[in-house]
Amino acid sequence: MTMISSAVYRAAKQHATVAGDAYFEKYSEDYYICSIADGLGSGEMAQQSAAVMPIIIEQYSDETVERLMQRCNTALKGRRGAAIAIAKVHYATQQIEYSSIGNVQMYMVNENDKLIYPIPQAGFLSGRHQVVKTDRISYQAISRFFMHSDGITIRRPAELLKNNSSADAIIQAVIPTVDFKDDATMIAVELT
Ligand SMILES: [Mn+2]
Repeated sequence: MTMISSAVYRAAKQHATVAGDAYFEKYSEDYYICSIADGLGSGEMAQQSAAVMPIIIEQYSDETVERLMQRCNTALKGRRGAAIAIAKVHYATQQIEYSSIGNVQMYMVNENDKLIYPIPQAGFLSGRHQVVKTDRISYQAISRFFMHSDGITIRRPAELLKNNSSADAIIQAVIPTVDFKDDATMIAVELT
């Protein structure tokens, strides 16, 4: 039985009235799902693109990550577009289904302290034909992962995840490095 604990932080860039990032997380009986979207451009245009993601995932969270990415892509037609990453933790199989298109990064350490960092697909979602790649990452009883938009820079992801023993501690360790030059969103997740 997997226990999940998560922590989220978001900040709008300096002087911005609306944030161009959006995040989503949902705890279900069989899975946990979380996502970050970074809308292209700035202000309301960016916000309107990013805001598509939470609406889609809330409604269709039972579907595969690939399908959710395709749904977001379709819903972004006619908008500026967004970078989106989705992680879905399946308790029964102890696997994380993960996909990222654009500049949202993810890091994970497993019980052997091995760092895993799926490389995002280049580009962004804006309604054009898109091949969606999905990674399946196995996790063990004690694993941590971390996702962030490009308003955050992590210099030593392995140390960050190894040295901080809770989701909240990971977030607290990163907050002092946020420079507010861009919208900044991060989600830390601990699986025990
Ligand atoms: Mn950004």
